Amino acid sequence: MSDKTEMKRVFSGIQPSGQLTIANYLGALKHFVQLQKAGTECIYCVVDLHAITVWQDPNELRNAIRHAAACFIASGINVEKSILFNQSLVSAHAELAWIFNCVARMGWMNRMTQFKEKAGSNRENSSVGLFAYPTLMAADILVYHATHVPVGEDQKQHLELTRDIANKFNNDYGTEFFPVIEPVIEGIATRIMSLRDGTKKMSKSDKSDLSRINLTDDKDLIVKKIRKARTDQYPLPGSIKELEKRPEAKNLMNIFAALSETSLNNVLNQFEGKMFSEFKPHLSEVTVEKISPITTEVNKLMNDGKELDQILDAGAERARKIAEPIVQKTYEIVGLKETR
Ligand code: AQP
Repeated sequence: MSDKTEMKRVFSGIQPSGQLTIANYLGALKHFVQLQKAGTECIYCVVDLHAITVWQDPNELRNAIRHAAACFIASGINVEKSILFNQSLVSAHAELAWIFNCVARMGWMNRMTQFKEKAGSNRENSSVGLFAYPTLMAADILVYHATHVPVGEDQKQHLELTRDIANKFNNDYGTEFFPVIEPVIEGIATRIMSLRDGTKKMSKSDKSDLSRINLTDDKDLIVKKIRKARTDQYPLPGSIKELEKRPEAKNLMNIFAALSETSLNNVLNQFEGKMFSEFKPHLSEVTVEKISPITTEVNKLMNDGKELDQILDAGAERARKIAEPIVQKTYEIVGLKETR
């Protein structure tokens, strides 16, 4: 018998591993809101168990969880329509992750580039959790039988692994229980780069605050960070071919296009031949215009931590109702539990 869900169900998450950035907004949150608006069933998660795969200060983590939840809501997630909660409240994620640790192969895990990037030269001293991160991510998604997963480009390999895990589980146990998911990697802002280095991804955990625009930065700070953003000394190009050779120009023009909801070609036409000193104030203006309302709303929501906790608790209750039966059925398929 197949329990495969035919309907479309979206799942995605964000780690509370620092202040959320404009990259998290453009690469993820903005799409989360669009999917919600399209009427799709959406489950969104503050993935706190993922965050502790690298050291998090316990005194700050709880607030970071609330802060991430506030960013979801301030970006437009409606907690009546969509389910919003933090991962550690739903133990089914960790339970299914263990089963998937026993399905995924070491060879597959060894190929994960995010682990290599994050562990860097400190591989031997990295947590086992950081290595196993992708199996927990597969569990996050499949514990809801989600079918569509909106993410930025950096998560593509993890989603391919999720498909491999679902396929192997289904083959090993002669079932079609887990759906084979569709990654949703859309738009021109799927890979926003650091403001300090156009070849490095913008990350909320980057040591340099100047490398990113946080969803908490005020107008002055946004203007300062854009003014200090690294550039080359040439006028802006007029073609995508030329832009490809200029990582910093490409990144800033991409951000401009994504925030203004226009195409990169339009931005190239608008600024061809202009110097960065002329372009940057325009970029600051559109960034402040888009980000400030979110910041204001986040700050307002953060004034009432209890209400955010209640929202997360209520979301977790709804999430558990979907996830727990799926874990129980998985235990039956694996033989850990008598089939009812
Ligand atoms: N630079 C980026 N450009 C576009 N999208 C991005 N995302 C992250 N960075 C970029 C997308 O944001 C969502 C949440 O990511 P995450 O918090 O789960 O982890 P991450 O991908 O590792 O993001 P960070 O900001 O780089 O966090 P840290 O520094 O903690 O590792 C995902 O959909 C991701 O694709």
